[in-house]
Amino acid sequence: MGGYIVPESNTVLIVTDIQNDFLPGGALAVDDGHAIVPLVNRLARGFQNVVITQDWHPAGHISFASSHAGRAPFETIGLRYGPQVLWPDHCVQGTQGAALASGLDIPHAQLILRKGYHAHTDSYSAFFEADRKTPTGLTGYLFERNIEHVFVVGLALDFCVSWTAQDARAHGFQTTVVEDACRAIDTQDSLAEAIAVMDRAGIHRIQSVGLPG
Ligand code: VGL
Ligand code: ZN
Repeated sequence: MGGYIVPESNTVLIVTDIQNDFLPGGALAVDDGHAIVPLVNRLARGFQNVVITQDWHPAGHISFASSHAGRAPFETIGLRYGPQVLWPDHCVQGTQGAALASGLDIPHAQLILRKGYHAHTDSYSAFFEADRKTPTGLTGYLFERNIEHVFVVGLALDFCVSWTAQDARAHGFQTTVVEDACRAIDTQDSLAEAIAVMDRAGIHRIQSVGLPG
């Protein structure tokens, strides 16, 4: 396997929000989102440590356009913690849309981390809510497990993947996004912006060909 990155015990794969509502036919479908599932399953087999995240909103969540009179999905409004893109209702706790994609096959995943459960705060990142202050607990979990390198895959590259990667990097983890194991929403130039921000932060962007599996 010369030339490959071999994930060791100090490395985690974070599988971001591969849920029915983000796949074609879902409430907030990401173009081609289903296409990454077999690749993510395959890559995950190469990692001892896997964390799966699940977007998990209460009905009436503040990120839903339907919670703001006169607003439509994909508009941006100002909230107390900064700008918020408004979304169609999605990933409502306990619904089929919020369930992990049925094709996701990672039985050895160690943690399923839910986020976005506070009615008044969104949470793209797996580490911090959108106020950038309220922790989910993942930093402590990874520190206690002596994790040093974080790989991120999933949906959507320009929101939850990018914010998760940024927070991982900000906490000192070596951070790598596997781009072909992600898909983007790409609204209001969000993809180009996310890539620029990740590059400035020193987040590595690779293709899966560099990984075993
Ligand atoms: C996401 C928008 C709203 C994501 C979650 O998983 O990238 N995007 N909620
Ligand atoms: Zn969400």
